[in-house]
Amino acid sequence: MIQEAKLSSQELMDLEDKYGAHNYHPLPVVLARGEGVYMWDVEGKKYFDFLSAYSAVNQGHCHPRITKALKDQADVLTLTSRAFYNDQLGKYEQFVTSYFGYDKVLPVNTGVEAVEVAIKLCRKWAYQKKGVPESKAKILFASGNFHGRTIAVISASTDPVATRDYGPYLPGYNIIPYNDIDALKEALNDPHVAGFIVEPIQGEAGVNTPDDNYLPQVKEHCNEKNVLFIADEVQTGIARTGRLLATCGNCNCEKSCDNQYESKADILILGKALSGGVFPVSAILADDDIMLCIKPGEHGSTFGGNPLACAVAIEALKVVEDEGLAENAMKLGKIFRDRMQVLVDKSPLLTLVRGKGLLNAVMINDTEDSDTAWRICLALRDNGLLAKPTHGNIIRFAPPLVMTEEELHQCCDIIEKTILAFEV
Ligand code: IF1
Repeated sequence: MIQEAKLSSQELMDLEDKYGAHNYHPLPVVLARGEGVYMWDVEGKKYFDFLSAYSAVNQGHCHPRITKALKDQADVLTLTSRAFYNDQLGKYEQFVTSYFGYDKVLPVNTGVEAVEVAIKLCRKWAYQKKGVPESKAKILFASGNFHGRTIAVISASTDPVATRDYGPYLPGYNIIPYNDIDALKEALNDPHVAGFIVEPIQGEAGVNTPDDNYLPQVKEHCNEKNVLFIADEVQTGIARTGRLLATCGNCNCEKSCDNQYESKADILILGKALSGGVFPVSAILADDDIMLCIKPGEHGSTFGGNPLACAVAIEALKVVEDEGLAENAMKLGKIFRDRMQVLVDKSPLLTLVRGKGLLNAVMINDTEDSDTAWRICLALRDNGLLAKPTHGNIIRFAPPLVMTEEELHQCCDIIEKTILAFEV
């Protein structure tokens, strides 16, 4: 048998550079294997993963229960399209709606697709239920938002890198400052406003964490004005912030939410960890009054609700509950921020640490357009920990939620050592 020559990291990076579109600038490390909180590169060097594929791998890499669900279902039935029923979809729909406490779910593939559906559903509701005149519906978004990359979604973006030279953009949006209730109240005076789509914590904006009473107040004021409160929990959801959902408020996540929401959204958007990072599975959840505004033929996709996705998502959510990942994220998050705070106090390089659960970031004492965060991430990589800058002066830290306390301390040691040795 002829053995295929094993390519080095450099050769593999060269291939991506030569044959792939240049829409990314990855940290130079080529990963070949993942297990739990660890990843290994092509040369066999082991790393702690502190990105978790942007919170898709909350359950840890290649979780044996989730990959088993994938393999078992893959041998039986993978795709029927929604032209026919399949024997997994109804069971998944029952499971996921009771897990999160909504009447109905609309299954899709990627996160941005789920956001698109939320926009469409919100508009349908505005015309059919709220009585907004035709084509007049407005949706509010927060400045600094990140909801994905389609034209409809970047039309709400305030980031020039995401929008430049992609116009014309979609009309019908108003942008208000994040974490600003007065601005929201003002915007809600427009009777054509149908919904407010907001991230409970803004990930791309640098783990921008709002005041504790922001989301409950958003919900209250939206309800008062008959405006839908739409939570994009693609990144914050599924135990990442120490609760099953960031909109859960102070609910006790020992089992699942049981509807003890402090700020339950009218429309909930989920993605990423819904499949444990195995492949794209996303969802929109809402109660009948809203969800049934979309009728047969008015939205769909080839792969949405496929049997493979259903089997994987059920197992991925069961793992979150069985392994107490929300509780672990809550506990480890506190330890992490405490240790980082000690480092912030010690090192002139860091200015603050912020976040919730295991979605955290540290700010670096440099300008947004500097490359300091990038160079620190290279040094962290050399020391065996993979993290990614958001902007030039913020580093996001989001390990898989299956991490142990001992492993977390090891990671904090690596970060501490790297920061204290870093030469500006
Ligand atoms: C990339 C950031 C994270 C999201 C929220 C919807 C989506 C995302 C709140 C779309 C996706 C990703 C995509 C990824 C980078 C990333 C990201 F840095 F850009 F902000 F996670 F923090 N809503 N977030 O965060 O989901 O269609 O990608 O499944 O490379 O663009 P998707």
